[in-house]
Amino acid sequence: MKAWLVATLTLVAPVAIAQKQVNVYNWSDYITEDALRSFTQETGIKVVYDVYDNNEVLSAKLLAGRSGYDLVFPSARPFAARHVASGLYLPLDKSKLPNWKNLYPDVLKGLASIDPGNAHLMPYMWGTTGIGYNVDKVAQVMGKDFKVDSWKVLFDPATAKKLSSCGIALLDDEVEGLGAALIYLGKAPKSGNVADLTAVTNLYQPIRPSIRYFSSSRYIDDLANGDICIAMGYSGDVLQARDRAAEAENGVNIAYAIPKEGAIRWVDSAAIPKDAKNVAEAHAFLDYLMRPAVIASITNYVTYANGNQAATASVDPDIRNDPGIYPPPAVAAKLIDDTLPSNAEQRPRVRAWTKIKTGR
Ligand code: N2P
Repeated sequence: MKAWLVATLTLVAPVAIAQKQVNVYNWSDYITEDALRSFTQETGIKVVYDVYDNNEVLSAKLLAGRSGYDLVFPSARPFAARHVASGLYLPLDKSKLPNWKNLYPDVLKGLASIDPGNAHLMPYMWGTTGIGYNVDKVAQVMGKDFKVDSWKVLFDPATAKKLSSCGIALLDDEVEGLGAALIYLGKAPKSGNVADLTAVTNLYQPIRPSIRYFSSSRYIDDLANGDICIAMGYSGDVLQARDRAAEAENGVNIAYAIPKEGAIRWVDSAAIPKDAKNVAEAHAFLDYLMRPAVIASITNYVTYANGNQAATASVDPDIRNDPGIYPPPAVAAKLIDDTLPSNAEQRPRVRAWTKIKTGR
């Protein structure tokens, strides 16, 4: 190495080490670049931001330990609930979180059932899991009077076979994949009953060849580009696909439907792993995320409702009035809050989901 380069490195290195940082691990397509940039500009804390699209991937890293993350975003049930019960998170220091007062008391009450005293989990966004579709392609394949209003659109083998010509994608998500099928069959979405799960496996078996892939993130761009025409998807992700298509002015029309049989409503939370190295910085970032203007601008972009009551006035009226984001009472009545299967229920669920995904 040249002498001048060694000298430069020696001079530069201490400065780089001194910069404060926070290592964040969040779902993909779940924040704005702007929010990250403004946080660093204001605090001098660098955000090292990494993404996942699957709770199991996050869980595996947390259970293995030394994930290197200071802040993670597990779905409340069953994941964050199990993590809290296993002692994987640090208690939040509320004295460092003055914006905690902005959160919805009802959302906090819901989380308190899995996190007593709301000691570890901050509510981030909430949404539903339903069906995203390309309005024109589905009309082309199924006829213009065909309605996407039921899980039958995915689970009826004849319909799935027809729609496979323009592309069907499903979430790589056991809670949602089994949950949707169980709701369609009139069962509890958290069921671990072997007979129920056999019925679910039998429901998937004839449609399996019609499914192009299982992924919990790829469908956003594929819907937006017209590469698939229907997907089981998270509400905000489908609406992001709608917005991306509109922005690209590519003539693709995307809509989101909450099936009439009902759907799962979930909440995602934020928590600090117990071996986090940058705990003060994690609190600073959490508090920043609870500022009404910050979280409202994220909601306006990611099209998910947040858990912050004080932010509601700053949410765009278009978003506030979008029934796919804030379901009206008649639809909300059909939503089933995510629940927590016991360990005994979990084992047959994992077996059934693996069988469905591998198609064997
Ligand atoms: C963000 C998906 C978050 C929803 N892309 C999963 N609960």
